[in-house]
Amino acid sequence: MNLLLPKIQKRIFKKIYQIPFVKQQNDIAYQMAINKHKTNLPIISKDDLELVEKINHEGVAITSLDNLGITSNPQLLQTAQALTSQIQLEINSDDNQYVIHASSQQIMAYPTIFLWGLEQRLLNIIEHYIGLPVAYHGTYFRRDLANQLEKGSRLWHLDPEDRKVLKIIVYVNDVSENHGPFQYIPLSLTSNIVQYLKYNYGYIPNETMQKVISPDNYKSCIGSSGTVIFAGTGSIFHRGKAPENSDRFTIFFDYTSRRKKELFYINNSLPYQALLQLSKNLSVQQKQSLFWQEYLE
Ligand SMILES: O=C(O)CCC(=O)C(=O)O
Repeated sequence: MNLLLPKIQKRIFKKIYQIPFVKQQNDIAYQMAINKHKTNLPIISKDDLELVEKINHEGVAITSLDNLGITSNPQLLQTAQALTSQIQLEINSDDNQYVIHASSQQIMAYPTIFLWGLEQRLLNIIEHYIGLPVAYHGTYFRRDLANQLEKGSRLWHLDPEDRKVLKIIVYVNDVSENHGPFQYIPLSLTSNIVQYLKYNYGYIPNETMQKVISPDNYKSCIGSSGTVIFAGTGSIFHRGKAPENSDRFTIFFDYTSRRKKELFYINNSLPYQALLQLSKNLSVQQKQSLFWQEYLE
């Protein structure tokens, strides 16, 4: 399947995949792929297995850079904090803007951030969650603006790119309830809402969500700088709550499987030439996750 499908075609494919016969065939193929890969899963520690179980059960697992103890962690936070002052509002920005992303050039100037997403320990955890070889789609350094706009990722949605999608979110500054936390609806409740709304694709305003489920069930991921959130964003309704007090700075790392079928992903966050430059010292496994389009299964 062409991975560069425009939005409208993706919607059509999504609909086709819902046709009972097609869905049944795809379910069988997916389950077979998962079963086949089980014996190839990397060995991970008991703590990491518990983290994977938490994501599978709840949809989200929260930890911290300190707890993860990956050697490049201190540089990640230092570099991210250095970058925050450079993510400025564009001169001609309009009133509809709610987020600013670091440019490719800015990400390239601080390779630690992009490369953190390829740490083998993280790839192993993600492979256990996804159950299949991992595709790394890159990193997004975000400045979410303190305003009341409710659009895009501030609306409730499931990420549609694959059967299982994983995002790692690192808070660069402290995030309280008024500071735009990542919010989600736990897995079991999300499944009920999907059925009730016959949800297939797209964004749901909070006003609608509140009529379906009490906001008491929303979970806010609150945490200090260095908080790390593993979120199965293809399986839980989630959104970024609008920050009220001051802008929120975060780093997002995006992953799916490398399955050819039912993968609706497009490009890496960086151009190919940049990836080549960044990949010089990577292991074979890391390169396979980075250049996933060449290793589709
Ligand atoms: O900004 C956030 O906390 C949520 C972002 C989001 O919904 C997404 O990346 O899919």
